[in-house]
Amino acid sequence: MTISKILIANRGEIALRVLRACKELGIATVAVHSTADADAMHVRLADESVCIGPPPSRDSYLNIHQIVAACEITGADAVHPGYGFLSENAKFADILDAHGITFIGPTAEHIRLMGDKITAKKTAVELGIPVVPGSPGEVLPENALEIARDIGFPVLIKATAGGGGRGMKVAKTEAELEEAVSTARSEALAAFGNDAVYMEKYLGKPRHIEVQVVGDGAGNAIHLGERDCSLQRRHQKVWEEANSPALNVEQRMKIGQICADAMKKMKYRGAGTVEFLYENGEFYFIEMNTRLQVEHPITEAITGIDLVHEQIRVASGAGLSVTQDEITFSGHAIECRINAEDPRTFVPSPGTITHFHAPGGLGVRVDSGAYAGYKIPPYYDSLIGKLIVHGRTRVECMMRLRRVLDEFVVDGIKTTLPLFQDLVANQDIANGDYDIHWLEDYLARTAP
Ligand code: MV4
Repeated sequence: MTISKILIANRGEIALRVLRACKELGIATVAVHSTADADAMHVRLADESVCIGPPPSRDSYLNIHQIVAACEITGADAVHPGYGFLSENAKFADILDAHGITFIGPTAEHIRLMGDKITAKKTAVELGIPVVPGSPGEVLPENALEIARDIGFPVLIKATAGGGGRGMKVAKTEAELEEAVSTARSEALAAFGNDAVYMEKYLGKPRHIEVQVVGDGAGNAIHLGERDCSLQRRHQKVWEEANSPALNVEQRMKIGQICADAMKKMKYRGAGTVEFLYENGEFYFIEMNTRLQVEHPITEAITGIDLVHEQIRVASGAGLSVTQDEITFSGHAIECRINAEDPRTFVPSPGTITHFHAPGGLGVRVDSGAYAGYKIPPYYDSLIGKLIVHGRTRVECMMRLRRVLDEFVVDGIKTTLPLFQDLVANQDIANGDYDIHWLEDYLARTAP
């Protein structure tokens, strides 16, 4: 089916990002917004807009009825969910389907498959993706010790409905196991309404490396290399880079091919990310995300491929615009997430931006809906923009980032920009020598 009008079921920088792709493809756009976002750039730039409710997300951006009604009113024939909100909600995909509206994303079945982390891991094993050694399925209190002895300590207990780090518990020894399992189960129940947990070998100093894939739903799929997202705090990514400083080209093409082949076998449709922990030269699958991710622009920078264009193409049945052989990886890209937060405590800092000047020049991309006079509402996440810098080498990219950070002006609120000034000057970062714990250790070590 052809897509002629897309409703963008999101806000902020990602709504703008999707809108740009739609315009380039000659597709009409509908913005939806809460009453708190009436002055947002995505509303101003869209062809049409619909107010879908009051500020709280559950009453607006998460309100499926309101979004379907907005499609009916405007005649939108497809929905792009962005990231977060309804992007990995299988019920939403089903409801759109029932209304004859195209969900720009994977099938509801694939969203469900990957949403349950035990099923996701089993699927990964069947598809030939290397996984973290662990329990074959759910772990119950009565069989936890046997499974843990089998895996070997330390072990990690994870919620099967989880992801993003919530409800994880480490047991370093047998003595800590019973408590870890019972706390993980009650936290999982409280957070997800499901107390099922599973167990994995705990990896102590891994990097977080994720592979970008896109499938056409008919058995063709490509990979676009990896991103290194190890620099994070409390499971919020802060700085991402492509390629990973830890991999060479053979490792990249090998893990990429494994992921692309897996996506072909499952006839995956849309953009997705296969997440790994990487330690001592080995990859260990942990989860798959069935959406476009915040950090996708660094992949776009090094491949020249517009991932939202590809998402729209495959959703409409037009297929991928490139084959694997046509994809080349050029240079190095880094993304800094600019949050309206204190750069040290990460306490949110909503308010009015008084001055805003985005940097420019070769190899610079700023994805942001912010402008001078824009008032950041307190209801949503604090990402106000992303700075993406590309260079022919990692060194050139870092030098460019240093230059660009000095140019970026955001006045009136606190932002994470000063943190990036520190990171770009740090020797470990310059060496690409960091793991998933580096940033939190650094913040603790350099706390005032
Ligand atoms: C792990 C791990 C160590 N060993 N699994 C955290 C979020 C969730 N997506 C998976 N996570 C982890 N799983 C095993 N077997 C350490 C983490 C982890 C982490 C992973 C990626 C990025 C940052 C992290 C920070 C703390 C823990």
